[in-house]
Amino acid sequence: MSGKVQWKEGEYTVTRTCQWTAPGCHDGCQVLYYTKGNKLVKVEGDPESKYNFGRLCMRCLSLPELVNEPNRVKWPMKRAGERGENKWTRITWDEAFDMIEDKVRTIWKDYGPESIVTAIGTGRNTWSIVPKLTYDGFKSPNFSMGFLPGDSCYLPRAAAMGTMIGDFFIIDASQLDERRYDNPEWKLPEVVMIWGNNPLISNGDGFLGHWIVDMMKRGTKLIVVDPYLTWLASKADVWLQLRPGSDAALGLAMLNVMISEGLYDKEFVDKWTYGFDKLAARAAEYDLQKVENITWVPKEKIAAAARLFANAKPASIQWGLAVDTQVAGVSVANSICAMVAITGNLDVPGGQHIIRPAFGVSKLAHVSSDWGWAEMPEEMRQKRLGVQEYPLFKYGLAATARGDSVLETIETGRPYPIQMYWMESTNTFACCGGEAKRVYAALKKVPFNVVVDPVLTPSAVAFADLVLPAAMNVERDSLRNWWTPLRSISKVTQYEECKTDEEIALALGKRLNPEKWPWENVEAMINHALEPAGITFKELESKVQIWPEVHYKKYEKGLLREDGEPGFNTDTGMVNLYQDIFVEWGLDPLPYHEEPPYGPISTPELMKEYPLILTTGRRPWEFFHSEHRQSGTLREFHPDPLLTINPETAAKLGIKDGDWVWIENKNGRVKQVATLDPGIDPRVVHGEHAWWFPEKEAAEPTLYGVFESNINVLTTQCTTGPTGYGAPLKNTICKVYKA
Ligand SMILES: Nc1nc2c(c(=O)[nH]1)N[C@H]1C(S)=C(S)[C@@H](COP(=O)(O)OP(=O)(O)OC[C@H]3O[C@@H](n4cnc5c(=O)[nH]c(N)nc54)[C@H](O)[C@@H]3O)O[C@H]1N2
Ligand SMILES: Nc1nc2c(c(=O)[nH]1)N[C@H]1C(S)=C(S)[C@@H](COP(=O)(O)OP(=O)(O)OC[C@H]3O[C@@H](n4cnc5c(=O)[nH]c(N)nc54)[C@H](O)[C@@H]3O)O[C@H]1N2
Ligand SMILES: [Mo]
Repeated sequence: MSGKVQWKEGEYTVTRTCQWTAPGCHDGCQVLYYTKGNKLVKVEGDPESKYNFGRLCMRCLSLPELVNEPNRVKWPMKRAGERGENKWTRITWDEAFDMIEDKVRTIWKDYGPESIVTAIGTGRNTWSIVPKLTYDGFKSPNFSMGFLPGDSCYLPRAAAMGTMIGDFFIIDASQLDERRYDNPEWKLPEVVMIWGNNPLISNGDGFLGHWIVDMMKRGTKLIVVDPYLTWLASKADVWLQLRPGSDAALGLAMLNVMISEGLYDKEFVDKWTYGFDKLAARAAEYDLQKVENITWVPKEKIAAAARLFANAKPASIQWGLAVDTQVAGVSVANSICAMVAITGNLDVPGGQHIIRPAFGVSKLAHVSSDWGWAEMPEEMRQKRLGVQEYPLFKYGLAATARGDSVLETIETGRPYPIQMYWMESTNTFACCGGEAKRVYAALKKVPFNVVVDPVLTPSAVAFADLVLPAAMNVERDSLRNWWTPLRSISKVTQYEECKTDEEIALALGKRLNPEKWPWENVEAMINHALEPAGITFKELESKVQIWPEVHYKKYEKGLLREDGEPGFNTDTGMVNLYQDIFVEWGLDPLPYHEEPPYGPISTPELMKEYPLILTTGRRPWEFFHSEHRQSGTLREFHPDPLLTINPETAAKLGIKDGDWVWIENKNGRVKQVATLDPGIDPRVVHGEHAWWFPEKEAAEPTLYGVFESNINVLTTQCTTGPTGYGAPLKNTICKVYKA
């Protein structure tokens, strides 16, 4: 059905559109929804899409199960019993909105708008509309990424790119242009370095992992930096199996090789970078033997990887979450940015593309947290939690209130008490927050909590006073644009009384601050968001995806700076290899290695009791964070939480494949099923994150078993790097024994 957007196939209506969230995902693949009346019955990848080429992951293929799940929240519910009792009264939307409006106005009067905090999790459409609701609805500056320790998901990388390059970059896998691999201007990267990322499963940050395989088939070589032998690591020319959390040392050693052997692009460095000599002096401190000792990676391999990368033209880096989840996260990101820059791979075809959302459309469509922020009074902006102590939080490309600071504020009431906590797409202590029991105790203290979610989560049961039923993607009209092409999302069904995040925000905004919400309905709001593209929602829906023109080497053409001059969008106009502004803030202006707070070098004494390094949260095929646990098919593939352990270590501990084991450290213990795997270092184990059991009792104390296998019982909050970003989510310590 080439070119058509909707048609009949027997008893089915087929709609060509885009899947985003809920359930969650970082992408936005083009799909064909098969509906029968008001019911989604089948989903297929659209073979005509130049984005996903008809491919689809198992979560999308099993979408009808989750969408039609009978235990979804169907209508607004007010708490009836005590918090945690799971007793609810059905109310109308008007009653729910009345209750919220009444609370918000009372808090404004008695405490000030800053006492309201909103929280979302990752990459869902809420990243645009919830900030707007926070700033222009609740009038609070406190929009946050939940309790994610060190805001350790993409935000450390975004902050590093912000002050160093002034823009986001992504790997150019030909996805910028509709002609894809046939675009004559595009070049195949000779080498792709995959750093702390497993893109085939995670498809993170708007990047589809399969594009790597497409490029491998065309001849691209791989370097993989990962403590675990992923499928891609097994195909790599060089696999650097490092100790979790030692990435900054590795990055600096690679820079050392590139610089000392003269393997960098001298012309680019001279013309477009600031502080190269200082970076060179810092890198020289990271001698390969010293770094082998820190990282466990043989020095010959470090040198081989550095040479392979620096000699390739073009080359690019596909980085991931493990960059962020360390106290030195910003430094790791800085050293990776430096590698890309000095090898001359910035904004060249097949290199690291400097990117903004297609056609400049970020509202509703994109992971941007600034809708409404610029117009907020400066005095109120200064009250955002964390920004006084951690000034980099003002400069990040996706700035938020700092999650750890929010937690401390709830606990202490300083600098002001938190009166209301609004959770719209985060399952706080089941997944997003570290130190789960601490987050749980803190939220119990907040006087008024609201959860907006399609399902009744442990967070909703434990501390919600009000639960609002959120629509899923098939029930939503909206947009997608992370990063290109610009895509439409079309509603095909309605589930009970669910409303979309956009509808909820618009209704509340109109009540609380109508002048900032002038749109009659969501379609009018979407049309406003689409203004920069000069297209209406209806027009976009008829095309599904549109691609903008691509420009390379934008820094030479004056396409990055507001003043229209050549250069980068930074204070110096150059790539800041050395950061003056960090000196102003009392921070190290150059990348450096900082040890994880727990480990063989920081806490050798503690390692006697907890001798294994614990890394966590490697993405599984079946689940998106704490979602999908209720899906029959996906749970059949993956019924239990898994602890990956080397067979040698398991044998010493008397553990067999399939045994339930305890994972324990000084924060507590949880149970998972051992899976023996030689792909992990004998000194390291990996525990899955985000486990809860929808089939178990909801009410306390069980709370869907949320404390039984939740790896974040063992992680920590409020231990971050000096920038405030980056926390050791993937590099703590533990012991393991048979349960
Ligand atoms: N130990 C450890 N912990 C980790 C990680 C790790 O690697 N290790 N990873 C961390 C990372 S990177 C992140 S980003 C966080 C993620 O943490 P979160 O993003 O908070 O993820 P979830 O816990 O799945 O909570 C999301 C909730 O939103 C609901 N939802 C989904 N889509 C929508 C929607 O469109 N609208 C609304 N209103 N609700 C929706 C889902 O039903 C679910 O209940 O977890 C972090 N936690
Ligand atoms: N199916 C699925 N997809 C998802 C998600 C999901 O929950 N499920 N979550 C989404 C979210 S929010 C995010 S942030 C992305 C994250 O997706 P990715 O960036 O791919 O992150 P992870 O899968 O957590 O880890 C990637 C790799 O880092 C390795 N690793 C662990 N510790 C270290 C370390 O210290 N250094 C290095 N160099 N590597 C390390 C792990 O072994 C793993 O292979 O995925 C997104 N996509
Ligand atoms: Mo994330």
